[in-house]
Amino acid sequence: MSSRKKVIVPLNRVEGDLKIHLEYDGDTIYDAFSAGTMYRGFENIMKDRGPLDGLVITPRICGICSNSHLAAAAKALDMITQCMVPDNATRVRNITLIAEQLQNDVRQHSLLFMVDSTSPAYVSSSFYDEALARYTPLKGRSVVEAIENTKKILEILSILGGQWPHSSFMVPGGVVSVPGANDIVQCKYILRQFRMWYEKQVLGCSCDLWRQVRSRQDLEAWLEASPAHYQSDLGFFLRFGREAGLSRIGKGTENFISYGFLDMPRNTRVQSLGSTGYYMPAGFVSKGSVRQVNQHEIMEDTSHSWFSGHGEELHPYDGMTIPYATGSEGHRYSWGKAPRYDGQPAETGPLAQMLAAQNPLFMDLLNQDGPSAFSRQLARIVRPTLTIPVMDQWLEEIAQTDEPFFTPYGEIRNGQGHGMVEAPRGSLGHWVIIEDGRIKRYQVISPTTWNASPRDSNGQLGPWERALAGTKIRDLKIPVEVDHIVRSFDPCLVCTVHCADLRWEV
Ligand code: NFE
Repeated sequence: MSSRKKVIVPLNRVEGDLKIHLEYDGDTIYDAFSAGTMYRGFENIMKDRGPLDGLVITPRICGICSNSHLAAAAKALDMITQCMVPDNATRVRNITLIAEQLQNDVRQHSLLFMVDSTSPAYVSSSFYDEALARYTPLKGRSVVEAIENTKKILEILSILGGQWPHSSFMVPGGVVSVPGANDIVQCKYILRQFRMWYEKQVLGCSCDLWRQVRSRQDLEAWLEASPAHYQSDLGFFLRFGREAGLSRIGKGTENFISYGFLDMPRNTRVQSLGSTGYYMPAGFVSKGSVRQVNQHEIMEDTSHSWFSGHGEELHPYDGMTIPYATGSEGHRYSWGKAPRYDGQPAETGPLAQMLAAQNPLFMDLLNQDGPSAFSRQLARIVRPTLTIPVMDQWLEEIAQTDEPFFTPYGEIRNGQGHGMVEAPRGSLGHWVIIEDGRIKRYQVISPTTWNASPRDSNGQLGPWERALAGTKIRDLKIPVEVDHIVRSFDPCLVCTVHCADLRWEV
């Protein structure tokens, strides 16, 4: 008798509702389908609007990465207007992108990912009482501190961008906010307070010391080297991850993409981690080797999505968003499209950034275990060690110069441009065509579109579908491994997400 079963795992309380459909053979997932269940249609909202409207409308795509959408929209217009962005404007854009990312990384870790360490699945584990003390929603020590401190770091966005979320202070050619000396002093103070907390509570050591951890062996030695390391949030994550077996689950596609994080100002004392004009380099990583990203290689496939079309792949400049929601065709199952790079699915996010930068720790973890829920989550929670110091340096450089923040641009009548940035969850692109002073086409590929991709016309699974397939589940009534794997990608879920319901179909 077959032991195959189908399970639907709706992940609720999310921004962009997500449903995971799993097919089990005994206790092992043999197939997975990722379905975005809500159509929003921002790309169609943009049509026929004025050329600058993307700066106001697209940040509303999301309440947690809105500044990244603003940056992508502004960069597409930088390209269309061919405006030179002054260094100070690049610094302000970068500082605000980092502030948004710090907020995201800490909240994702403490308010979303680690809450699963309090799952009933772990009630008999040695770490359970400690997990409850740290991560019980709204009460745990790490949860409460994460809420307090991430609220503070966002004040930098309010000072430099006027508001968060949904600000519109970036424009083609720069930014409209010109921070005064007092603003910079305030930002530096907020950052210093955040850094002190992050180093003490989250990391357990200084950012400088952490950057000396260059291999899995170093990582294990670091954990035991001091009670501060062991007791930090990171120390607990390492201990929990070991017992929960996080490095054995969630492998994924083994292709990674990063568009490059933070444009380098022409004059700066910040050292780039690569050679592609970004602080963290762009790269497509496959089988451990990195090659340059060429946006011409990006296509979207809609063969399994609820959009009309014959399933042919289209570059985003040619992309269409025509909803086709009959639901009657069995092979279509998601409102998400399937982005492909050179025909291949690719994971994006902090792990991809680390691998594009050939970071020694993450290269070693990749070589030893392959990608996993563990390395994906570790990359996110230690990413601030690379960005906090450069944020501080760019604030200092703004304070020391009186360069402009904006280059004026002329009327925008015709043109096409793309803005490619790294949002907290990874690679985000806006592709825009303007004709006769109106937006003719606007296509957005967000990081979660890459990671939550459904199958393509070649039957290739998306990254987290691939990461789920083959996973052995310890307790089928509480499939906490599914939560760990999907949440390690940091889906676009603004609120806490839990499996609400499990419906079994025989
Ligand atoms: Ni809605 Fe976002 C990020 C973008 S999601 S949070 O990061 O773009 O893919």
